Amino acid sequence: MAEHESLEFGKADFVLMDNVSLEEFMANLKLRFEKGRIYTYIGEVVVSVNPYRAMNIYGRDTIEQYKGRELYERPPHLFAIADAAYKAMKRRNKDTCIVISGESGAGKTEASKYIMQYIAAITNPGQRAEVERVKNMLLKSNCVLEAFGNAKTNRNDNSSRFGKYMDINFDFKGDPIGGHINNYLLEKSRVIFQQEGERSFHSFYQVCVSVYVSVADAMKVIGFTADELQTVYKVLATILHLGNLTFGVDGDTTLIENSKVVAVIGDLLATKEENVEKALLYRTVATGRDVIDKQHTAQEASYGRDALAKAMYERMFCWIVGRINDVIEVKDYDAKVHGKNTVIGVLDIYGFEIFQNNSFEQFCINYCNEKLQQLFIQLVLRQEQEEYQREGIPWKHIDFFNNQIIVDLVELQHKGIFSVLDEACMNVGKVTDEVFLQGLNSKLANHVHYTSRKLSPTDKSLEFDRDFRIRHYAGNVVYSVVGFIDKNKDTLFQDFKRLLYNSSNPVLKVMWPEGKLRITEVTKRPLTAATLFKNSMIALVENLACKEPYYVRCIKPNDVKSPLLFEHERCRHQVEYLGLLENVRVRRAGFANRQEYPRFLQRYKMISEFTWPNHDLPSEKEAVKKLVQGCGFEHDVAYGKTKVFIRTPRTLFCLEEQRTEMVGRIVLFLQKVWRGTI
Ligand code: AOV
Ligand code: MG
Repeated sequence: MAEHESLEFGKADFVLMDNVSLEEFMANLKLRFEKGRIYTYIGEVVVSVNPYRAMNIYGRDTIEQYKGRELYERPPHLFAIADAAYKAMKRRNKDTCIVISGESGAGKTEASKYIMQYIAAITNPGQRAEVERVKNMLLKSNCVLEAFGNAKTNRNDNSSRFGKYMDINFDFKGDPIGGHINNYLLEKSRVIFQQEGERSFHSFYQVCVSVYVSVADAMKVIGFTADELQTVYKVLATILHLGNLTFGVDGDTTLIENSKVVAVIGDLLATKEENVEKALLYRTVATGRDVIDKQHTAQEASYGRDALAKAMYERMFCWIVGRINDVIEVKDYDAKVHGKNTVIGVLDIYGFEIFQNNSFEQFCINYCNEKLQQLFIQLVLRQEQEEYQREGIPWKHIDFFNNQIIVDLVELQHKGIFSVLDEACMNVGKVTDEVFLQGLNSKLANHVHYTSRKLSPTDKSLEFDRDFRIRHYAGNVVYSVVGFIDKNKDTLFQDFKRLLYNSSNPVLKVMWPEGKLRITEVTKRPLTAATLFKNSMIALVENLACKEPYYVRCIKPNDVKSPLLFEHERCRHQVEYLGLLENVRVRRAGFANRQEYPRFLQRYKMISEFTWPNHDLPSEKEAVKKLVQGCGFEHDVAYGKTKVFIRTPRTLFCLEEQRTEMVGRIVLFLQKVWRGTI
C-alpha cells in the first residue's frame, strides 16, 4: 500500500478497494487519471494510463525520492517498480525482467525509456568510466532504434514496428557493465506500402531534414563509422529509388521503363548498372547440371523489386542492432566468466492492434500479445493459486479467462494456423492465399475462436470472401488472407543476394554474407517467417519465465490522443481483457510474500527470545510460529507446508526494521565484549 498520498487522489492500490467490482475499479482509475495520478498499483503490478501530456514526474528530484525505497513508501510510480527489480537483482542475486504490455499507443515505449533512465541514474555512484560508457550507449541506442524501427500508424504517431527485449548486465557492485538487444520481426512491408494516414519508418523522413542530425550523432557516439553512416543513407536512398522503378513489356521482353534510376541505384550500391538491371529482370536457375537465366515477367520483376526493398531495410535494421550489440555487450572476460553477472531485462513490444485492414503482420503482432498475456496468466494468476493449494493454504479458486486456447489455435503443431499456413506454402502446384483459407476452414471449422466468411456467411463484420476472424483475448480481429502466403515464404531471389554481396562497398557486403553461395550450392529451404517468429516468441517467453517478473500494464484512455478524455468504454474493455480485476482478487486474497521456514528463521531469528540464538521447538515451522506470535503479526500470516506466507508488505517491512535494529545492538554488544568493557 502506498503512503504519502491523500485519499482525494483515490486509492493508490486497487487491492484497497472496498468492494472488488468493475465499477469501483473504473471509478478509481478515472479519478486518479483526472487528478493526474497516472500510476496505480495492484500489489507489485503497476497500472499506467497514458496521460498524453508532459508530466513533471520523471526528474532528478523524483528519482531521488524513489531510490532505494520500498514500494509502499512512496506514491505509485514506474520508478518504484524499476527500483524493486533492481533491489531484487542486487540483494538477492536474482535475474529479473520488467514486462510492459498494453495495446498500441498505451505508453509502453515511453515507460521502457523512463525505466532505463531511472536505472542509469541510480547506478554507478563511483562514476566509473566504463560503466558511464555503457549507460550512455544503452540510452543512445533507444533513439537510433526508434528512428529505424518506429513509424506513424493510425493508432500511434510513434508506433514500435518491431519487438524489443533488452538485457542489462550488472556486476557485483550493481553497476551496468553491458547489455544485449534482441529484436523481433520488423514490419518490413511498411517500406513498400502504408495504409491511408500512415507513414513509412521515421528514418526515411529524417534523412531529408535536420532531425536526423540527432540520430546521426547518436550513431556516431555508439561507434558507427563515417562509412557505415554513409552506407545507411545509401540503403535508404536505394529503397526510395526502387519505389520509382516500373516495368513494362515489349513483345517477349520485360524491360525497365525508367532506366535512369538503375544507374543511380548502381552508383548507390557500388556495383555496375548492368548487374542491377540483370538482377531485376532475370533469375538464375539451376536445371540439372545447367545454369540458365530466366527472364521475369513484369509482375515477377515488380515482386522482386519490392522484396529487395523490404529485405534491404530489414537486413540493415538487424545489422544496426548487431552493431549496437557489438559495443554494449559485456567485454570483460572476467566479468563474463567469474564475476557475478545478473541481468534486468526490459521488454517493449508492439501492442495489440486492429486496423481497417489486418494482414500477416497484425496477425503476428497480436499472437505475440497473446503469448505475453499467457505468461501473465501463468505467473500472476495461475501459479499463485496453485502454490496456495500445494501448500495447503485455504483458498477459494478465482476464475479467469485463460487464453491458452487462442495461443494453441495459432501455434499448435499440425493443427494451428501457422502450421496450416506452412502447409499451404509447401503445396505442390497451386500455392495461393485461397488454398490457405480453405485449409483453415477445414481444420478449424469447429473452433470457437475462429470463423470466416464461408463459415458465417451472414456475419456482417466478415465483408469479403478472403476474410477470417479470430476472437483474441483483447477483441475480435478480422484478417484478410491476401498476402499471407507471400509474406510467410518471404522469398528474395538469390540474384539480389549475390548482387549485394558483390558490391564493392564492404559495409553493404557484410550485411549479405549468404550472397557468397553459388546457385548450385543453395539447396536448403529456409524456415518460413511464421515459423521463425513462433520460435522466437517461444524462446522469449521461456527466457522471461525463468526471471523474476515485474509488470507494467498500460492503458490507453482514448483514441484521439487527448490528455483530458477518459473514455469509459475503451478503458473498461482494456481493464477486462488485461485481467486486472482477477489480478486484484488473487492479490487481495493472497499473500505478498512467502519464504521457506529455514530461510525465514535464518533471517529473523535474532528478533525473538524464543529463537535467538537457537530454538528448542520441535520443528522450524513451530519456531517460525512462535517468532511471529511474539512479534504480534499472527493476524497477517498463514502457515503452509513448507513456507510461511505474509499477507501485507508492511509486516515484512516491520520485520526488516526490527532485524536491522537487533543486528545493530548485537554488533554493539560484541564490540563492548571485545573491548572488555562488559
Ligand atoms: P506504445 O509503445 O504502447 O504503442 P508509446 O509509448 O509510443 O505507446 O506512447 C504513445 C504516445 O503517448 C507517446 O508518443 C506520447 O506522446 C504519449 N505518452 C505515452 N506515455 C507517456 C507518458 N508517460 N508521459 C507523457 N506522454 C506519454 V505501440 O509501440 O504503437 O504498441 O506499437
Ligand atoms: Mg511502442
